[in-house]
Amino acid sequence: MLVLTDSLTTIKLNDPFILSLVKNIDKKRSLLNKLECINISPDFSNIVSDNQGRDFYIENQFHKAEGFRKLHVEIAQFSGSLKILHCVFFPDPIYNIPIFGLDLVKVNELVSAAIVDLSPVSTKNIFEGKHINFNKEGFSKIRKIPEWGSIFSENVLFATLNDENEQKLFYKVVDKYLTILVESSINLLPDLINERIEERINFQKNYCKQQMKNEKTSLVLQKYFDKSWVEKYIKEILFDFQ
Ligand code: BLA
Repeated sequence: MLVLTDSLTTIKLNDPFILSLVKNIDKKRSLLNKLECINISPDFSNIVSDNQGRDFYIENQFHKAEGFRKLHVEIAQFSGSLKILHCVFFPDPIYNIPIFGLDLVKVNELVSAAIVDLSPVSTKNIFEGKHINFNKEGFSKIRKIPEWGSIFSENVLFATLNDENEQKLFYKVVDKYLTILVESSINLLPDLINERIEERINFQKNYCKQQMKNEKTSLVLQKYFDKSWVEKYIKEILFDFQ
């Protein structure tokens, strides 16, 4: 049975680490100017199924704000054992703001993949220098970015989180990136030079195109949904800029 519901409170994620990240994302998002909810089709907002053995839920939050055309947070849990936190803040291309992206995949008790980045939207990435002091020490397993990940900045962090300490460190990196993002973007004026807007549009399109090459996203979804639903979800909800 597939139940569609508007109520976020039906969702009970029993995971303090993921919840702490969600809370912080929420807090940082609330600092943006002109924050508004975007309504999307109810087919894609909250999706809950209680089929025995294949139970899952997906919660989607969509906002926009000054400087950002889409702020998307997705929290999902599949069969009780696979938890995903996915977040992309897509900038409005009239601003020179990078794409904040976060993906966290937890299988049972292990965070097998934790990725966070401020990805460039221009060859002149004004954010690159702001990550000074960033180092990956403290993470015992840094993972290799796959080929499609050429969209990420040189400061992308991709690690397995082996214990609570590494989770805390990851939280701090996310906090730092969100802080840099919010502080640099709230007072930023639009950059209206046509060629630069074009460049930022192209970078954002390429970001979506490359993300869609990550087969791991669709493989999970295809266990629960049919192929055409998955294609639509990935193209229209996750990575819609084409
Ligand atoms: C990897 N993404 C994964 C993995 C799964 C998902 C199961 C494999 C975990 C592992 O290798 O340990 C699944 N991720 C999902 C699903 C959704 C999701 C189902 O977000 C949503 C419904 N992916 C993103 C974003 C980034 C990202 C925004 O959606 C980065 C900002 C990165 N995910 C990303 C990367 C990998 C990954 C780099 C590793 C891929 C690999 O090693 O091949």
